Amino acid sequence: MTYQIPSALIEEANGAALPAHEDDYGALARRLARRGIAIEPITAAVSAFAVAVPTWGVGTGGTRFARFPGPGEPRGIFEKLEDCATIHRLTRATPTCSPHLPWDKVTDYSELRERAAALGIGFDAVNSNTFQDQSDQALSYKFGSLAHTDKAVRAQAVAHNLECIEIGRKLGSKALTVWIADGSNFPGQSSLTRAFDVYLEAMAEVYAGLPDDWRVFIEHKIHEPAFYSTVISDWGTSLMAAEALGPKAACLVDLGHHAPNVNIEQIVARLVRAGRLAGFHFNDSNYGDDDLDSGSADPFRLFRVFYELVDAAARKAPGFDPAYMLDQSHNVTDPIESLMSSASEVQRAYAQALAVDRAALTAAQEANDVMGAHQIYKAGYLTDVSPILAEARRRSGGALDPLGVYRASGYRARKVEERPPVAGSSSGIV
Ligand code: AFD
Ligand code: MN
Ligand code: MN
Repeated sequence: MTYQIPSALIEEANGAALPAHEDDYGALARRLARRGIAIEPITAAVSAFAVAVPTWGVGTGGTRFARFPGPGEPRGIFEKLEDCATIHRLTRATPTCSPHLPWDKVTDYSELRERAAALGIGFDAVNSNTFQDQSDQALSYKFGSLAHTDKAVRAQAVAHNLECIEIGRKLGSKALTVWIADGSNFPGQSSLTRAFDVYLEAMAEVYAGLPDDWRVFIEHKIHEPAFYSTVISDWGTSLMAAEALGPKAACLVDLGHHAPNVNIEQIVARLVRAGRLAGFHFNDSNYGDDDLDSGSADPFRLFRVFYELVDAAARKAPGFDPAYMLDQSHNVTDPIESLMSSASEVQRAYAQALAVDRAALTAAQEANDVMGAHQIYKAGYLTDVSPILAEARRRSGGALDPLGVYRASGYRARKVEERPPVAGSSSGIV
């Protein structure tokens, strides 16, 4: 039996922190009430909010220069599940993990599903990988995969995605996320038109393999590893693809995949309007696809995105059912600490967005009261909702202070003993 953080430790820490927490929660309730906002519906909404953890996120990531493996890293999918379960145990915000294939392949998927269930973890969207060559693979993806010039390479990439669906079915997933690295590095290297045409043709075959209750998420990215053009470069291309494929296709927004200074929340609003918002890969960035921890660089941007989501939910926008996942690379932190804090930052943005007086904002917008509207909007962001996040965790059996309990438990030191390093671990991609 491997080490798990005992419930008694959580209860003990919560007990010690309770008086101060109740004081803070009560004070926030009164502050919000003065603005005409009830705290309880926000706490309930935060409690119901879940974000998936990517299985690759619990390993230490790296840059293209180096990877500095952390001590006690998970050495395979079963240990990754343990870490995912630890994050959920303390935060109660991450009940599912999102597997990446072929990295997370096993011989017995019912065993994998049962082990996950025993740890209280389910499976979210399955991610395919046609951006690397595997040792047992016939054809190379060096010059592309689903948009390769050679039909045989495209067929191999289609077959991989169909296999991902099959595996996902066994795990209880309901979606396939497809991100391709296809693109070009030199002007003139490839036909911008033909590359997209053949991609659509290949994706139609993947789409045809989706079970009725499944969706396919198309993830766009402006650059990297291709630095001149990418085939699925932006939300416009993604939307064109989703519309060409059919109603089960939708557009996934990874916060790090846009040009600098792009207004991501407006993209979100447009995709909601089109009924094609698949969901998110949350992370933060200063420059490009930095994959920094959510809310660490620009928490206001995260808030702005969540305002659009809260607005869409309140309007009951047709087809609005986004999937949430963290997609980060933890290079210099303990991944468990980063993922716990990131899950909480995402919830924070959600709670702040719920703390906006939408009726007052709409009235100010309609009256062209520019400063009034801005202040009402900003008031949500400026609310310290930490007591709501803590209360939501406490009510569902989590820790008032996840980081404090995690550190006090000595979890990582125990894993160092349980998990001696092995060669060739697949943890933590760049
Ligand atoms: C790469 C991509 C993208 C994707 C991830 C997993 O940039 O974010 O979600 O790989 O496939 O980091
Ligand atoms: Mn992503
Ligand atoms: Mn990315």
